[in-house]
Amino acid sequence: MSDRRAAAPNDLRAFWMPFTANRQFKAAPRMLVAAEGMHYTAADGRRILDGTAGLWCVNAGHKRPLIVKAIQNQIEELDYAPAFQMGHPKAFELANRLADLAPEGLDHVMFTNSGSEAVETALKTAIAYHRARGEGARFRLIGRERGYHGVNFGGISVGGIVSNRKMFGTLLTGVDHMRDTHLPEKNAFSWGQPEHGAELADDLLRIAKLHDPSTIAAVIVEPMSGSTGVLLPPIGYLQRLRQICDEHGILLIFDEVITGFGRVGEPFGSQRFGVTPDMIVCAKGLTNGIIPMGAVIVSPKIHDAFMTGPEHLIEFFHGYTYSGNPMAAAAGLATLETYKQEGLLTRARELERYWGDALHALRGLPHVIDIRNLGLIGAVELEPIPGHPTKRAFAAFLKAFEKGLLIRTTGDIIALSPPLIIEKPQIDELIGGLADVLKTLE
Ligand code: PXG
Ligand code: PLP
Repeated sequence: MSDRRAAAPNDLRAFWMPFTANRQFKAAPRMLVAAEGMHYTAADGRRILDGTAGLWCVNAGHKRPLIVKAIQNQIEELDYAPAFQMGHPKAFELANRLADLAPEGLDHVMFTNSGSEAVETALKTAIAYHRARGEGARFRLIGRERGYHGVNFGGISVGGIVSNRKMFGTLLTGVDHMRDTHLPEKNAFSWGQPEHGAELADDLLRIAKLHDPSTIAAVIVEPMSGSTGVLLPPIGYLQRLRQICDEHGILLIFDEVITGFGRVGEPFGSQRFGVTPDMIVCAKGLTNGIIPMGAVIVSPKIHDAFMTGPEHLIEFFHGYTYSGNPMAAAAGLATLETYKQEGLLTRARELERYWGDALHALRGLPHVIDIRNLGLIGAVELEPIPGHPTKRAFAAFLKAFEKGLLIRTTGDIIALSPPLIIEKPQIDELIGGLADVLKTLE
């Protein structure tokens, strides 16, 4: 203890970093000290091109003036307001703005502080909704293999990333998983949504038959799986899921933490893919990643099912100290205004052809076994080094950082998701730089 108190301010030991190879990092730290627009500044003064919008969240780019000002003004005006039994105007305003952006038919908003909390909120809402309307036997939650729904217990239960689950015991009961939509043997190097695999949605029918559909509360999927390494929905797949859910009274939840806020060229993936779920989970780009915030946007049928009983009673026993807090609400409003003024929520669609062409030009480079693209998202899948999974992609990540490029890797997949303000020469720089890195990989 005394040792720690005496430690220098830049001692790296105390902070146990999230989802990080802590010992590797602390032996050779990669510190970011400033950011503006498309770039970070590293501790050694180098400019780093942000190929990942932070962690898929800084969609409008860094240090945007409207957002900076809104946060400065908010702290001067109202720092915190109790979230329960009290309100402040900006939370209501942001909820309205979000409902306006959301697909037709989703118009009530609950706020949280992260995507993980928004997932828990949506899952609890689904089960409680059925109970509120007298179908309490609908309690099962269905997720999908390779799905990512944050790191809390509900989210890892419906999630399907093995390393995020295996250390944590029995998880939630009453959960099952559909198979994932990855069909590399048929769909490798597809441009955009792959052609094959709509029938994979019928896996939900198999599960529904096993448990009886009347026991299933909700299905949760990412319309496009991000975290597991960018798996796109085959053409027709999401439509089929929607159809099966409707036939069996099952709620459909889209986890749009990554696909929300312009990433796929529409405000939400729902609009891009033409399928409306019963609830949308979002976070990240909601505040441009600046103040933590998540949200669940629900249909009136769900909201209204709770609005019964005496009016002085709380209708839903759920919420967080910081739900809709003033700082996050101010950041959210200024973020949505920035997106609107600059047309950022549809910009990924305008750049999609250029971005996709640049990415697919990496085909044929050493170890590249698949390339996937949609909107301003890209994935380059590498053949793993036999016996050493993740090592090759991690080497690419380190080399890219040395070259002044920030990329993400998950397993042996490189994922790219630049801020939506990226310009074509920066696309060339990012993907050209990545090509150089790939050529040097063992
Ligand atoms: N759902 C989805 C679909 C996500 O992508 C979460 C929930 C959880 O959000 P929070 O705010 O609790 O982290 C996410 C988050 C990556 C990466 O590089 C992805 C996420 C977070 C960090 C890194 O793939 N997704
Ligand atoms: N733990 C304790 C002891 C608390 O009092 C609270 C909130 O009052 C929480 C956890 C939950 O915190 P939050 O509302 O920030 O999620």
